[in-house]
Amino acid sequence: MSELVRYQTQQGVAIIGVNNPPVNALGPGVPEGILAGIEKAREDEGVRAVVLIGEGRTFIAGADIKQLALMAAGKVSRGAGLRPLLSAIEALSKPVVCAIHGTALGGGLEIAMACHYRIANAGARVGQPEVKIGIIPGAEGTQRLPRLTGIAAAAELCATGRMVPAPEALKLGIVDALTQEDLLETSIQFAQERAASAEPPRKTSALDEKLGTDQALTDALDQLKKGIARKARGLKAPFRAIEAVTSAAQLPFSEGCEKEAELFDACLRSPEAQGLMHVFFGERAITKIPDLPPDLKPTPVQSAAVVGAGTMGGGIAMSYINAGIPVVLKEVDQASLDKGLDIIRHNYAASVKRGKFTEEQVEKRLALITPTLSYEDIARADIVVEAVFENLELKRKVFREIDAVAKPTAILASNTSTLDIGQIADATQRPQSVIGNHFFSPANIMKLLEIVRGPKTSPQTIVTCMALAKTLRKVGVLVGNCFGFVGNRMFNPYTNESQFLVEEGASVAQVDQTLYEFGWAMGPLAVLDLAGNDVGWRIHQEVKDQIPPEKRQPLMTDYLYEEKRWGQKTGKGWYQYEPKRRQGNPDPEFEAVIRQHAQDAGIPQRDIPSQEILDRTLLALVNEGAKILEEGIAIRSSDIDIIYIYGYGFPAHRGGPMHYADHLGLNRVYERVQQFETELGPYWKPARLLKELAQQNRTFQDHDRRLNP
Ligand code: 3H9
Repeated sequence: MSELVRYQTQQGVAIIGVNNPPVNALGPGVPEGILAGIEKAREDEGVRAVVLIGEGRTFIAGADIKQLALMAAGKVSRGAGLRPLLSAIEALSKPVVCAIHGTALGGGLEIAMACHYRIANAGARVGQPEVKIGIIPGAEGTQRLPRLTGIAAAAELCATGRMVPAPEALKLGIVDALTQEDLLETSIQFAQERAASAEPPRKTSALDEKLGTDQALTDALDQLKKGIARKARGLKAPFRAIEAVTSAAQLPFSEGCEKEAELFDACLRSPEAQGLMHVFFGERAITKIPDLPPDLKPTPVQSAAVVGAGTMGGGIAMSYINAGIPVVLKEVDQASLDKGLDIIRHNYAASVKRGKFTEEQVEKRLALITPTLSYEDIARADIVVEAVFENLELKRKVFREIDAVAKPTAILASNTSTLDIGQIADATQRPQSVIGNHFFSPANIMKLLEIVRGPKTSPQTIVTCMALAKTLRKVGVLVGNCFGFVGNRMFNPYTNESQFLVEEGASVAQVDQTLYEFGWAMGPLAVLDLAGNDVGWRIHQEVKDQIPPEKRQPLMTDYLYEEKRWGQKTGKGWYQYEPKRRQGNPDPEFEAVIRQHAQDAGIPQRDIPSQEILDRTLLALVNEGAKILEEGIAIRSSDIDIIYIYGYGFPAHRGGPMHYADHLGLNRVYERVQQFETELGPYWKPARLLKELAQQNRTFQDHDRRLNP
């Protein structure tokens, strides 16, 4: 036996222990090791039963996604997969009991279901999360799970990837028993009892009582599909998962498995799988900061203060109290403070209405807020987050005030979305403790947190904020200091290009619809209306002197501001809005004004194909992203992708803008950007890194590998 899978016997029971830390993924050698254990147990006359268990913190968390990603990219062949192992387990004449702790996911649950019986720790969780990486269960899970739970429950689990806690797994029939006692001992005892019984081991593949279909099932599946079409727009895997599961009721087990294999292969080859697997590893890569000492431990953050109780400050305070961290909320006057608290209460009331929280939970959370008008009250906070108006001088003033009262070990964070962290830090006596914590609106909901390191930010401050992001259940991405950091710096050329397209003849709705159909949560112009065109105008005022005069700028910025077309908040912007509605309607009058402005500026009008809309907007993102990478503002291209998915609604199944460019081929991207430079002007000059990678026939992902060869 290998080190990956250990074999021992105890009181006539063979114990096969999987030992592939950290999560016992089914990497090369693990399925082979389990199979060798099953064969050994079959041959060993002293063995009457088998227990399969995971060593360390969990049972098997699934197939090795690194291997799957290589298969998806066509770099390794799929081979026989797990099926020979599953057949061998089920065919064994001695009972095989699977002992589950931690998580049994994907291929892990599929192996567990091929075992004759399953016992779980009360805290364990099981699931088929494959759709989250763009595939479906590929080791007979879509055929065994419905035999345990019935079609409707199995379809829901395989199509959503939801993890099921052990008590629910027991109810659904996925596990046979729960234990609070020692899992291995209980499983050995259970295995011995099964071995002593006259009944042959139970084969999941032979169970068929739960496979009936009726009108209620049809209705449930219709409901499920509708929900997915809404929540998982553009995805194929969830529908294929439902198709595979429902085939269990129509086909014998072995044919159902063939059907599953066919659908699995189609998923594995899809761009959706490549995109989502990239996101899986991207989410985990963000925590790896190459230049920080690996043994540096974060400072515990047990209390916080938020300065500014506006929309952002209120949302940030909610993020802290949702994580159980008490917050002092500071404002300059009672009216602003009351208004901020009202908005927080209003937001929670909406969550109670939606059933997300109970009244008691909300009351407990609200009790964690201490409202104040006095700086003295923030003195004990471990972190102070500034969330005042976006103006450098104001922020520097506020930081001086915070610096005067905050305790020496406190972190001072700014929620600025664009400004220079270095200049903010230099207003204090402790620039090493100053950092950007750029939350995204609404801050209590959006997962992204851009953590911005200034020129003097200390490693200790960075490590603490990275750990804090996790505590706040945010996706914290460390970025460098420049105007707009990563997210907003890239968003600027993207939204500019959307506006240029409208100036050249596309309608507002055409631009937005094209990008919505690509998979974005909202079109760019609708986003501008949501964020507020007054905000965009103000930011433009701060920087306009630094923009070279020859650089093309959107035509409508001043008009939108002056005409109070500020977006949703004033009922009109790029769209017009009916009262209390967030969905805008096209505004023919405004479109006529745009045409007039374009004519005055001498911009020829033409029909614009959707492909041009996609290329110009998305490649504007990519080209700026490449500059950000070459300047070291983002550590890796996958960090940019994660920022765009979690902060801006870029479709996850496309893997993020940089992965999308890799998928198109950087050669093609480079040529198209060069073409835009010729046709539209020097602002489209290709980034040096894009040019280099394209000429070397490499990808952004190859570039990331320099950190982890
Ligand atoms: C599948 O099974 C297909 C089948 O149908 C069969 C087809 C033939 N593979 O998340 P963490 C790494 S598809 C490779 O930070 P946690 C992860 O990258 C699979 N690596 O820990 C990280 O590495 P690093 C279905 C994996 O405690 C480290 O382990 N299964 C895998 O927060 C720690 O991970 C899934 O989709 C993997 N399967 O959460 C489950 N899993 O330290 C995916 C983890 O270098 N995994 N790693 O950054 C998870 O959901 C979480 O990892 C889990 C633990 C909940 C298990």
